[in-house]
Amino acid sequence: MSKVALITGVTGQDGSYLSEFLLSKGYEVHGIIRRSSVDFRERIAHLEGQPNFHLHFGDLGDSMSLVKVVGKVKPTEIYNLAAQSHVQVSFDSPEFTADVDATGVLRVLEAVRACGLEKTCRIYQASTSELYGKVEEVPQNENTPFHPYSPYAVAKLYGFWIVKEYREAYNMFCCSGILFNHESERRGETFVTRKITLAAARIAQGLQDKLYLGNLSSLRDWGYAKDYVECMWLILQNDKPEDFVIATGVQHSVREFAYYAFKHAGIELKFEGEGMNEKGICVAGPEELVGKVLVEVSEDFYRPTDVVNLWGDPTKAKAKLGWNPSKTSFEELVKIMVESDMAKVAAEGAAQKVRMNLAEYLEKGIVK
Ligand code: NAP
Ligand code: F7E
Repeated sequence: MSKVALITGVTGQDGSYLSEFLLSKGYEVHGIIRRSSVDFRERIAHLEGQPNFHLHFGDLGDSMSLVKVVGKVKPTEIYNLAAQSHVQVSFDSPEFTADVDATGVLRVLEAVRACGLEKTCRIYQASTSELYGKVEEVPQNENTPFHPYSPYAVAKLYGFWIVKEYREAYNMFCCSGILFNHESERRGETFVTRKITLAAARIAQGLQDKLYLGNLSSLRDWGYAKDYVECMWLILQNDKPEDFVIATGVQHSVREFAYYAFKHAGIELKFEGEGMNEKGICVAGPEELVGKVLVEVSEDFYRPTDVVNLWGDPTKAKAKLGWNPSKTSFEELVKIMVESDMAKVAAEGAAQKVRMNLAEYLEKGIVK
């Protein structure tokens, strides 16, 4: 029987990598997109038009749209990746976050039941290490108690429990991957890693003066998104529906991430001072930058409650799914992201130069 996957959140970082992964495995892939004022789907533009890749309009806030798409596609696997995924934004839009990240999960499960697919369709829920929040144990595994510490995490906790409930109440094959932070060159630009790699590239190329960050001491277990989507698939290929922690088992601070990112961009930083007064100073690199403060701390990027000590234990995923958490190291991940942003910024800089030259030529009447 041919495998048919339906991905919510297909335009996101993970949705794009998962689509590529499933297409390479011979799946027919369907994605749910929402109408937006700018119809530019950068991360999946290269997949549009492929014969096995199809897009449908829908929204996690609209159960009728979900029932319609699920009924039409009749997926054998659903990957529910759609979410308001930014923790800081969840403090500004808590109700929207709850509607999409909590009730939205329920709507997906109910759509499967409404279409009578509960015995044939397996469901993956994108759960998160944010459930551990104000951590009660390090490192965190599948038995660590949850202590959500943001509106995002509280909403995702509902998602986790409703999936478990439907598994037990209706015998559905639905499970959660408790994924720790995973990043890539496709990561949204306001998450801390991408914000840092873009800034390092811009500063190295003279297009930005300084980078402002929040809590530099926050600790994360960062992996590569491309490696993590394989695990989502493995979780649904398991004999029985179970929840899994997906992490590298290695922890670093935001400060360390910044140090290595700037290093790959040719700038050596030294951090001095503490708390709000901490600064990253250039001690080696391009002459014009040496001695300058390139990283500063700003209150604007502090959260009302912050999660500061995430560190995952992937033992279960290694043993039961045969997943390798060490495929891409922290240093390799930083390098991949910085190299990609160095090229992106250079291309943008070149395009800007062409525009500036053209404006000058038009002004001087050189081109008409
Ligand atoms: P992302 O890049 O922010 O993508 C989120 C996706 O959700 C986008 O495709 C977005 O569509 C879609 N979306 C948002 N609201 C929607 C709605 N109301 N209806 C339908 N689609 C909606 O996130 P990601 O990093 O790929 O993460 C994927 C999932 O894993 C999320 O659920 C996230 O919470 C969870 N997670 C992520 C991490 C991580 O480190 N990346 C770790 C643990 C868990 P638009 O393009 O239209 O905005
Ligand atoms: O923050 C600190 C910030 O926004 C990481 C989502 O994918 O992973 C992600 O959530 C840490 C936090 O990711 C800045 O306070 C310092 O402690 O990159 P982030 P996140 O909050 O961990 C989890 C697993 C998910 O499930 C989410 O969907 O970095 N930090 N300075 C900063 N963070 C940001 N964004 N910007 C700063 O300037």
